[in-house]
Amino acid sequence: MSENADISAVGELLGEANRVVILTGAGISAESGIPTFRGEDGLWRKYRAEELATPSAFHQDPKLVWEWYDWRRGIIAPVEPNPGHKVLARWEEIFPEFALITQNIDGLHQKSGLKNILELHGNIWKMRCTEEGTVTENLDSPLKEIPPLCPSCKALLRPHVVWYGESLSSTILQRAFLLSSQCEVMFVIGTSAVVQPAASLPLSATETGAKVVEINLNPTPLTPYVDISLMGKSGEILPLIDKNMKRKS
Ligand code: BV8
Repeated sequence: MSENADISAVGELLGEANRVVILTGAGISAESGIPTFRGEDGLWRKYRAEELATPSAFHQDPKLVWEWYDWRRGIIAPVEPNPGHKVLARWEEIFPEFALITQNIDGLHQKSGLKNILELHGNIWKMRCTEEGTVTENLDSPLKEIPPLCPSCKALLRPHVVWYGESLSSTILQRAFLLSSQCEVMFVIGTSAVVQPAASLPLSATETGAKVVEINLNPTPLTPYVDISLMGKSGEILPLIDKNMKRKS
């Protein structure tokens, strides 16, 4: 199908849908100016991030890992949600049952006003005490001290994110799979679909009869399994779909 035909087919789909689930990855924040993980300007490529976003890297050199997160927080702090984020926040008001599941830790979906968010991999603006397990929000950019210490017990604080080799919160993951298996339409936006278990969520949607729409600049390992694949920038495609949506309300 041509791109326009696909856009209107998605508009039709959304016309009748009540249960809509969205899965996002770093690509949805790219047009806000946040580097993705595996693209040309990829965050991972320049900073060996896959070695930095691990418990062993933090154990070995907490200062280096915190310098990397402080650098990323500095990039994220001033950026604003882009038109793609804003369309999704609007859809939360339109669809009777709407949920957004994100792999991103940048907090831009919250900044766009979206409320019902499942953060699979945590949030870069939250920190966790490595002794007490308490989680606090810290918006300092740059950080006042590196590495930051717990104000009450002086133990090391760590980013409240899920590193490679760490398990996701089972509550959040179970809810994500339940939402994916019960939705009528699932959008998979701006993810290379290589990181597990997030990349399996769209498959649980197709297995239970949902229509899956992928929005990405390039094909991914998921593309052969989706119903509609829209190639392009999510910040441009989502407003087009929104404009073409045939919805009574
Ligand atoms: C787990 C938080 C159980 C931190 C992240 C061997 C040993 C140990 C584990 C494994 C192993 N083999 C596999 C695993 C599992 C591993 C995994 O999946 N590895 C992959 C790489 C093979 N997963 C885990 O470890 C997970 N835990 O499985 O626990 C367990 C425990 C022990 C042992 C085994 C299993 C934990 C995974 C979470 C890791 N944490 N982030 C931080 O950010 O600092 S993952 C990181 O990647 C981000 O969260 C990111 O969201 C995620 C996925 O990346 P994407 O979002 O997809 O971003 P990417 O750059 O890749 O792609 C961007 C896409 O957007 C591209 O397709 C591009 O084309 C597109 N795009 C760009 N611009 C636009 C666009 N699209 C539209 N519009 C645009 N404008």
